[in-house]
Amino acid sequence: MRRTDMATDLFTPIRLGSLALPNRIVMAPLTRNRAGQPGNVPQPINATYYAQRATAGLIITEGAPISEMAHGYPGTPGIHSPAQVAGWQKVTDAVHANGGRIFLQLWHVGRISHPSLLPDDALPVAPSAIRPAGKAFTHRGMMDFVTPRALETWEIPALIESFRVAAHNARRAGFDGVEVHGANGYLLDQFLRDGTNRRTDRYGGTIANRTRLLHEVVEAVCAVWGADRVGVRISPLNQYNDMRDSSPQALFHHVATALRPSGLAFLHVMERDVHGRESPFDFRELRRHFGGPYMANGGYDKRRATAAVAAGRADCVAFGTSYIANPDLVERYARDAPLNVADRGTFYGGDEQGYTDYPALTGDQLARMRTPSALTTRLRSRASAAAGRDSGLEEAREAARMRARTRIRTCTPPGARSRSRPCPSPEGAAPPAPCASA
Ligand code: 8OZ
Repeated sequence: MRRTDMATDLFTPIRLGSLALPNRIVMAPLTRNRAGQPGNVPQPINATYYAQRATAGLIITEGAPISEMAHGYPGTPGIHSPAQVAGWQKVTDAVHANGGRIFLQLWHVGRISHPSLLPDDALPVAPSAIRPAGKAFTHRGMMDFVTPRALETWEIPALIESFRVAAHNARRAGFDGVEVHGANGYLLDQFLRDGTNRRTDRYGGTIANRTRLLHEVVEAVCAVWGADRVGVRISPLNQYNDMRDSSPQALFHHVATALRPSGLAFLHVMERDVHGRESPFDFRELRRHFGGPYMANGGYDKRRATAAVAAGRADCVAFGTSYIANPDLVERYARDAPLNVADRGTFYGGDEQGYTDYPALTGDQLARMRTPSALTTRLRSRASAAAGRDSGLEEAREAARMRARTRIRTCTPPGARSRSRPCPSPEGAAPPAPCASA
C-alpha cells in the first residue's frame, strides 16, 4: 500500500521500468572526455567519478560510442572493445559498491565527427550527405566539419546490429540498463529531422519513415535488455549541431506514440536547446503521447524540479552541470545546502581536476546545517506507517536504506580546492564552444 497523503517530491522513491529508485534525482549524461588512451577505455578515475555520485536515484553515463565509426570527440569511452567492457565493469562495480544504479548511454554521433577520429580516415556517416555548419572537436583542435557519407539502405541492418552488440556489451559490463541517445543532433536525431534527412528510401521522407531507424534500434536494444531496462533520450527543441525540422511537434508526438507500446523504462526529454534557447513546445502533450515514465532535463534547479514533480509534469528530473560540481547533489538538495560552482574550463578533457576533486559536504559541515526537514519528515512518516501495516517490514527496510544512502561521505582529496558557494548557473552542461579546451 502506498501513502497518498504526502506530496510527491524529489525524495519520493519511484520505479522506472523494473528499476526501483530511492529518489527522483538523476545524473544526466555528461561528456567529460577522460577515457584512457589508446583505445578510449574507461579508467579507475572514471570509476571514482561515478562512484562519488552513487546517491543519485539513477546515473546515466556519458555517451559511449557503440562502434569505431560512432566516435566524434577525443577521449569518449566506447562500448565496442573487450578492454572497454572490462573498464566499464570497474565503473559499474564501484557504483554498485556504493549502493547506486547506473545506465550506459548508447551513442552514435553520425556526421558530428571528423576523419581524424575515425578508422582509416573514413568519412563520417549520416542519413544524407549534408555537411553541418561548425567545427569538429578533434585531437588537433577544432576543425571544419566535412561532408558525411550517406548510409546506403543495405548498411542499416549492420548499424542496428552494432547497437545490439553494444547493448549486449553493456550487460556484460554490469550496467543496470541502457539509454539510447536519440538527441542533440547525433545520428538517430539526424534521421528523425527533415533538415538532416533527405532520404528517399524507407528511412526518409515521411515522419513515420524518419522515425523508423530509432524504432528499429530501440527494438534491437530491448531484445537484449527487456524494455523495462531501456530509456530513450530525445531533444525536440535542439538546434545545436546545426539541427532543424519543419514540424517538431508533429515529429516528436509521432516518436512518443511510436515508442509507447514498447513499455520503456523512461523517456528522457531535453526540454530546451543545448544552448538554453527556448521555443514553444507542448511537453505535456508529448508526455501524454508516450504514456510511460517521463524524465525531464534542461535548466532545472531544485525549486523548478520539485515543482515539476509535485505538479505531475515530470516523474523524475535529470541534472547536468550541478552533478559535475556536486557529487553529493542528493544530500545537498535534501538539506538545502549551498552548491559548489562548476568550473567550465575543466568540463571536457584533463585529469582529476574539475572531475573527481569537487568536495562533498563533510560531517562537520552537516552537523552545522539545519535539519533536512523534508527528508526527516518523510522517513519518520514512513517508519510510523510501517509499524501498523502488513507491508511494514519492507517500508522499514526502505527507510533504513534511505538513511544509509544519505549518510555523507567526504570525498575531498588532500589539497582539493573548496568551491562551496551558492551555484548561480543553470543546469545542463553546454557542449564545447569552438574555443573549448580539450
Ligand atoms: C557535450 C559535448 C560533447 C557531446 C550531447 C553527447 O550533447 C553530447 C555532448 C555534449 O548529448
